[in-house]
Amino acid sequence: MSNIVSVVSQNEVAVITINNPPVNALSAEVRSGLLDALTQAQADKSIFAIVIQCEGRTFIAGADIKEFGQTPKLPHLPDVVLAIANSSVPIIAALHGSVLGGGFEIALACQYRVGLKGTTLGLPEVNLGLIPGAGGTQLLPRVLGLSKAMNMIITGKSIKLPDTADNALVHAVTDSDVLACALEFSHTFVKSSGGQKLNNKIVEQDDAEDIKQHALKNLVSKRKGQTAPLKALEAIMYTTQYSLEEGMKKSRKLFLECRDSPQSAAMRYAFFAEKKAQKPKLPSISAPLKNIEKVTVIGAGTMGAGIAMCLLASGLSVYLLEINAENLERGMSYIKNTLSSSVKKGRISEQQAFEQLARLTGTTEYSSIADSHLVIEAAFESMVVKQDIFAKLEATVSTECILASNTSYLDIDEIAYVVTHKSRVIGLHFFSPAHIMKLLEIVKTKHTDTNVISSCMAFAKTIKKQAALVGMCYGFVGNRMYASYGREANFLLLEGCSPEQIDKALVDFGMAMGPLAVNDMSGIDIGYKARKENPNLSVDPAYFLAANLLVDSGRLGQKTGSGFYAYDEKLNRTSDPIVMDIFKNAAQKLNIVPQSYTSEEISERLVLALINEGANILQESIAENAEVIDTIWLNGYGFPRYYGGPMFYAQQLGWKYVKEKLLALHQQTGKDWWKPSTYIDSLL
Ligand code: T1G
Repeated sequence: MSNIVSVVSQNEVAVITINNPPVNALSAEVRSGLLDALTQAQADKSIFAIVIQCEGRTFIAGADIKEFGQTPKLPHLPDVVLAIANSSVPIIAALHGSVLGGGFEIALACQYRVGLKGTTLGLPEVNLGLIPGAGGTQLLPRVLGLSKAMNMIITGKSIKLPDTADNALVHAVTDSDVLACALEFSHTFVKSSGGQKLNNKIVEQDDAEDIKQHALKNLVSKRKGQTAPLKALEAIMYTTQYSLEEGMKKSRKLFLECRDSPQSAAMRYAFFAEKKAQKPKLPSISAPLKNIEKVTVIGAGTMGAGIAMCLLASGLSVYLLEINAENLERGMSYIKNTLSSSVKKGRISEQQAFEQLARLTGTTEYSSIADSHLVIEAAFESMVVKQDIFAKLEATVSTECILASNTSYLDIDEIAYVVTHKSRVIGLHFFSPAHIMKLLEIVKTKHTDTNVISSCMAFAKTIKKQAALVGMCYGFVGNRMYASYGREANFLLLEGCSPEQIDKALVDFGMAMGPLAVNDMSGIDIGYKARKENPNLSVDPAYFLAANLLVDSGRLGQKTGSGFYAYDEKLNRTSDPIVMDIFKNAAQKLNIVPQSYTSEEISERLVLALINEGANILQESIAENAEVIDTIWLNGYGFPRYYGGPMFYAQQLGWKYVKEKLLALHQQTGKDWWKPSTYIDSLL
């Protein structure tokens, strides 16, 4: 018996223990070890029950996703699940931690479940472009009912174990020792009642069709473009037509289709890319990471207040510093209102909102933030303003305190110019709205100390942000690539495409919103100002000319009621013929020949711009690897997860194809930025 799975019989109960750190994933060794242990336990006539438990921080957290893409080794997980479901001896699962995917399927196949309070249960397979592959779609409806199972499986969302036994999902709950609880449950209940045969009957549900239609309309639709949710729905509906075994066979076929799909390959890549981005290659550090408990946010505008809320939600104490009482009050009330609406929506409790506010201190005095461990400057995007703040900070806080700027494109080395201890200066670039968007771009300057970087990477995990470490360049990684994406949208406008046509093309590609609608929402003047401050702005007269003309004519987007689109008071978007005339006249002056493009040509051109800029970023080592870039685009810009990110998408297109397309665009437009990045040659 491998030490990954062991079995010990004590007092007529066989305890099977799995110990496969870090998350007891169901590797081939665990699967075969589990089967052997079951056989051994079932052969022991002196026992009346079997308990399955796990060492470490969690019960089984799922199949071993590192195995995907390899030839699956025997035994397959469904065979293990069926062996448990058909066990002659009652089996009790002792649950703790995150019981996910195959782990939850194993638990559902057991006749009984006991759990530690706070355990989470889930079937997150859709997040990997999969469906539960070992019977979850057949087992869960028979335990939770069709509708709740539909919701859990299609959304992939976990639930908390009920605090008390519901005798369906869980038969006993403890807040101390889950093995002791399982043993006690075995002796007090199972011994006398014996096993309860697993319910493998067809699920009788009169309103099954309504439940299916509701799921299609409200659940599947939220995962636009993804195939796994649809297949999950199909598999779940098998429970109303077939027995458990028959349904498991049929659903396995759908699982294999998902597993072998490009969407699942991309989403599994995305899962590991985000993990890899959290662990950048850094020189080893001797000193312990900096302890960050007291954080000052400077600037109580939308970004500053959003950052403050994100920190408060993570249990930190926050100083919110503004230049005057009026600005401070506005920021404080924005936070209070947002917290109270979160309470109303049931996102947090009254008590939690109260505790968060209790940890928030507003001030206009630098002297009151002297004991900060970290300061995040989120003030006006002006170098003069930021340097003034950093000079004051240098004179106020300890030299150990990390000084971070939330700037989205200013040169952080230049901000640090006014600071003596430059090694503690770093960029922490949050994305708006900061208390919702997961991405945190961490920007190292030429002086940033490794300990400061590592401390900020750990800090990102504390505040539940997806960290991505990048180097210093204009726009860092996300916004630098976003500029190439917007550049091409602007050029297409001059070539005769309408804003609707461009936006629809990118929505059809899979983006949540089109680039021009996004631009109108955030304000066209933001990019306009940034371009004015860009040291190496393109001299091409057509470069963002469309956007510049709109700003020059006072059309800044939603906030002025018109931008690329016209807006009514409810902000409904409608096309605006004036806009097309502005672009047409400008194009004529530049002798730009009108073209007509298909939706695919439009989206391909903008995505190729992203890919080439990303390749240049890798060439310049501004990002360590493609995973960092893809993590940024998945978490900061809503790139379709089922494509894995721009760089993985390029890999799926084929780098040879990408290079040919770039060469053709370079040929067609004569623009330098279409020259294929030399980095691509290293991939061919
Ligand atoms: N397989 C392999 N490795 C995994 C893993 C998994 N399922 N889950 C996590 N890891 C690694 C992870 O890469 C990292 O490794 C370490 O564990 C700690 O993870 C048949 C087909 C469990 C909530 O989707 O959600 O079952 O970087 O940093 O923040 O129907 O990991 O240290 O080397 O995330 O405490 C379904 C995915 C699989 C769960 C823990 N299960 N994992 O979070 O730690 S498909 C999942 C998570 C399936 C069946 C189907 C989280 C976590 P390293 P971590 P964490």
